[in-house]
Amino acid sequence: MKIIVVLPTYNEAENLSNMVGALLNLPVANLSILVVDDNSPDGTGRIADELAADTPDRIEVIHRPGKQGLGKAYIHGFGEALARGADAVLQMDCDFSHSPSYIPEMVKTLDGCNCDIVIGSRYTKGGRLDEQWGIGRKLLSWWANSIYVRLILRTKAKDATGGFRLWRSEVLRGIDLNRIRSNGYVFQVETIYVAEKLDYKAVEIPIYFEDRRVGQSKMSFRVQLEAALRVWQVWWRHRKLKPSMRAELPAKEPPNEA
Ligand SMILES: Nc1nc2c(ncn2[C@@H]2O[C@H](COP(=O)(O)OP(=O)(O)O)[C@@H](O)[C@H]2O)c(=O)[nH]1
Ligand SMILES: [Mg+2]
Repeated sequence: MKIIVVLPTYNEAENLSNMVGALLNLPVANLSILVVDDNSPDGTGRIADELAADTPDRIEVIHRPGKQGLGKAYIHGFGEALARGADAVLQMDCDFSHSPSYIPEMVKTLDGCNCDIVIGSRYTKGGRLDEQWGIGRKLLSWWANSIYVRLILRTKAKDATGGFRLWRSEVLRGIDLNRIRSNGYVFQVETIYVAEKLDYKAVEIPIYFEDRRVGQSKMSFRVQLEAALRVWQVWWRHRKLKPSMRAELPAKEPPNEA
């Protein structure tokens, strides 16, 4: 199974080389990395180029002209990963909140399950939020995920807002990335909602979610409020989707005739 990790970065100069090192050392065959950098002012893009020059067969970099948001970066990266023939695409943050140590289990799960998506989940049984977080912050996060989003969208996934997911490529083709309109943090909600409406099956494995150790989060109160309101927009946009509306998969290329 050819796996491509799509790693969006904005000002991750302090994290990127550690993350790339951790990913390359995983006991997972056939895994490569696609960094999608939005011209980070801290020079992350340059570091990514140096890493790619060291290991050109396993790292590639997409440079985008400026900060255009996580959703756009993912859509771009997912499209390129599919074009490179990935069988599965992994999405994760570059700040170690999503520990690479869970990836072998996620891959094994996707390999052996009758499912289409594996979610590294904070809210499934055994999943945990950062121990340093106060009870208020934990409650807010739990409420947003387990109550607010799930009541509006009726998603089966318990962690619908997280960004640690392994997708079978067929799913990304079937949901049709052109259908996904959200750019900010609601991107995560929209993709899993559309996937579930089209009857793709997600399995969740528990993770411990640790706050980023270095660098700055791009999350703020305003961003959270906007995300909360946009959940309604996601519902309105896709409420009528049905499994029969999966995008047609392109026919397999005929073998080259000599
Ligand atoms: N390419 C790109 N990456 C982004 C953008 N915004 C956030 N990221 C990256 O997306 C991941 C998640 O962002 P982060 O700030 O950690 O969000 P948080 O985990 O919700 O605090 C990190 O790897 C960021 O560097 C963006 O506009 N463009
Ligand atoms: Mg983060």
